[in-house]
Amino acid sequence: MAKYLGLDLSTQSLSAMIIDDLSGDIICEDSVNFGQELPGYNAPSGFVNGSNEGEIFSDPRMWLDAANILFERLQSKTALSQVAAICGSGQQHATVYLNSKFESTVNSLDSRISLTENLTDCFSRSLSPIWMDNSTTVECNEIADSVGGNNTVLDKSGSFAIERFSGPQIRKFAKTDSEAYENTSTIHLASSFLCSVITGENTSIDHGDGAGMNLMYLKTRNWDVDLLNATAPNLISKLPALSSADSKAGTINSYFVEKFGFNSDCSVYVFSGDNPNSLIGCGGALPGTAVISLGTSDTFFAAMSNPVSDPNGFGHVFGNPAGGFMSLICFRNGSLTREKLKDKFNLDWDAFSKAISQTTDDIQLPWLIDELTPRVSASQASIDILEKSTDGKVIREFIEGQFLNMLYHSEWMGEKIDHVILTGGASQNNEIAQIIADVFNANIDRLEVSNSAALGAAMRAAQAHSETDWNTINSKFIKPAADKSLTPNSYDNSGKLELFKNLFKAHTA
Ligand code: ADP
Ligand code: XUL
Repeated sequence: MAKYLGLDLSTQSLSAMIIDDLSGDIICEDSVNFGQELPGYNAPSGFVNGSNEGEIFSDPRMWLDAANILFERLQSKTALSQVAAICGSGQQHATVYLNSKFESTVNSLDSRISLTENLTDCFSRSLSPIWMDNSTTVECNEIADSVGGNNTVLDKSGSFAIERFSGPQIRKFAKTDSEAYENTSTIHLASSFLCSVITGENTSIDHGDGAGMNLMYLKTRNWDVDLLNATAPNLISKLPALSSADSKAGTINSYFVEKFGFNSDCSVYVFSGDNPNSLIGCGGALPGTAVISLGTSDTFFAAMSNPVSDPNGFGHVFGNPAGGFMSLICFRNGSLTREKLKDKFNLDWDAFSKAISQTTDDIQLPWLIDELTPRVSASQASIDILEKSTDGKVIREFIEGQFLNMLYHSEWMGEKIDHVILTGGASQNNEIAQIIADVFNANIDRLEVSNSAALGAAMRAAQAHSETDWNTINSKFIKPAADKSLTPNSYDNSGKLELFKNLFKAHTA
């Protein structure tokens, strides 16, 4: 019997989940909310605004303080000596800048004091720009121009140059504070930084999180020399190595053995981004299953066999921790649009569900607010249709439009999806779930676990440590709610898709 620990360093909290590989159960969970438990950092939601438009930062010392609190609590709940292996997730794209003291200091931490007290002199930049930072449009354009255009960035890295991605963020730092940049020995991602602290050595960046930097050549999964040169001087010397997610990063740092009672041979596997690990924690490790998260925005992600990119550059391609690749496609017109539809007719969610259970032949383009996939502004025609409508069946037409748009804009992956895992606040709505089953012609499951990034990390520790195949790991840890499975009804999804494509063509003509 073995226990595995998964960590999740997200925007607002650091969470942990310990799973038991015999029962497949979660045996312990905890979370430290940065805003509530570390108010001294003045970051109620885990981040602070910078002085320039679009800048958003988090303090990596806040993450370390949270780790001290979290491990202390875990120790009081369960014997950490039974944890055989650890893995973790980090919010993607966030960069941590360390000076030459880091490597030797992290290797000889004093367990009588906190991680922050140990490492406070090791940062060459006190704050980390995080994924919400949108301030690097200039740098995105400079990087794209320097390599011959955004299509080259897309072909190489799997995404256009994107403001929140690490490469443009590093370029901005190198330009605006060249001295501090020169003083930087290592640039970690949030994931590889935490992994380095847990192991006591500079660990690799995995291909999942590495692909969110605009610096990795997707096809070979190596750093891309042209992108590095376009980003910042001498960058190769500051980046950790890249490695596959099942690589062992090391064994646990003696700090955690002395202070929290871990076994000194507890293994640590290379951490990844929260989205790649969520793919695993939702049961999407293998191609054929897509995960659709219905939160404020809707997100579609799925394992891919080949490193193809979205020719339009709307979607992103990351490494899949289970091997191969994964897509990540964001749709801004998610719950915000569904709420607009609900509010227009003064409905509660039950009445909304009733309205969308009636079928209709028409569909609507769903863009009531500006959209990322495809990149279009809110559609005045759609807004007018909703305004003038007196019949609640238009709600169904918009919802079908949302998911036909998702089907259409995920076709570039070239994967046949026959199973969809739904998560997020709106996933509990059976009528929305049924529309997704019909549009994708796929079976639907919904899961009981909500912290899929921590679960995915713990599952990765279990998989790598026990060298078990992913089907076995999935069958043990992925637990669809028994009464929440759905199968597709008869629905002309190819006809509806054609209709959607024609409407879209007319809209963009
Ligand atoms: P986030 O993680 O982005 O904060 P959540 O995953 O918590 O979002 O989802 C919240 C959203 O779920 C709300 O914005 C709301 O519109 C939607 N929601 C909640 N209940 C229902 C329901 N019964 N039907 C449809 N949507 C719902
Ligand atoms: C993905 C992204 C976010 C963060 C959130 O590209 O920016 O999902 O990973 O933690």
